[in-house]
Order: sequence, then C-alpha cells, then structure tokens
Amino acid sequence: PVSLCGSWDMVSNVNFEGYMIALGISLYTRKIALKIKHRKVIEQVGDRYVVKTLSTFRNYTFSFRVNEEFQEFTKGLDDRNCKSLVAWEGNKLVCIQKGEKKNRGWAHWIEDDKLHLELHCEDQVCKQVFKRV
Ligand code: RET
Repeated sequence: PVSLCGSWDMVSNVNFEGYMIALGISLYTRKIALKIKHRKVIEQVGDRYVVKTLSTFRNYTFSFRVNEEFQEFTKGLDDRNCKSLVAWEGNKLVCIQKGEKKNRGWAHWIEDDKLHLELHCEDQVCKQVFKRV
C-alpha cells in the first residue's frame, strides 16, 4: 500500500467530541482539544512505526511494530492502559486497543492523497482527514 509516512495537517474532524466523551476526557480538555488543529507525523524506523499527534496544546506519541501486541498508555488523553495490536487489513492500518473501554481502536488509510483516520470507542466514531504538509 501507499506509505503513510510523512507530516500531515488536519483538514477535518467529525465527532471528535463524541469520541472524547466516550473516553471520559474532561470538559476542560475537550474544550481546548476541539479548537485546535492536529498535525500527524508518521515515521518508520526499521520495522517500527512512530506516530506523533502534535498540537499547540498537547502531544501524544506512540510506537509499534505491525502484528506485535504492545502495551499502550494513553498519556495526556484518557490515561488508560491498553493492549494494542496494529495490523494491515488490505490498504488500512488497523489498531485494536483492548482495555477498559469496549470497541476501542482506529484505522488509518490513504485516499485521494489524503490521510484518513477513523477513531472509535464504544458507540462513537470520529473521522479525521489530513493533507500532506
Ligand atoms: C490531543 C490533544 C489533547 C486531547 C486529546 C488529543 C487526542 C489525541 C488522539 C490521538 C490519536 C492518535 C492516533 C493515531 C494513530 O495513528 C490531540 C493530543 C484527546 C485521540 C490513534
């Protein structure tokens, strides 16, 4: 598939609020998080991916190997521990985040030169689109 690597700037963000509420993120953090644009920086170092979500408010970075379960602590988001697993499903890079929250995970793919990210938790789905910087 097309490489996800590079720097990407947010162009749209649908139902981020619903997703954050499902995660139990505080009103204070939600108010700020809703107003800011995120930049996604995806790097590949050997067989390891590093994904950075950068903003003027807070950053969140994690890294993983595809098909290898890892311990994820969602520091600065909802501060939970997950057992996460990322795998390719066709052209989508799909993550399942097992933990306290049901049906939690995300998927990344490229469509029309844009980076798409769908985040889900419980019954909420957030859809984000990014363009190359
Ligand atoms: C920000 C700002 C502080 C509050 C919240 C944030 C959410 C970040 C999220 C990042 C997800 C990244 C994923 C990347 C996959 O490749 C923007 C750090 C809640 C939800 C899943």
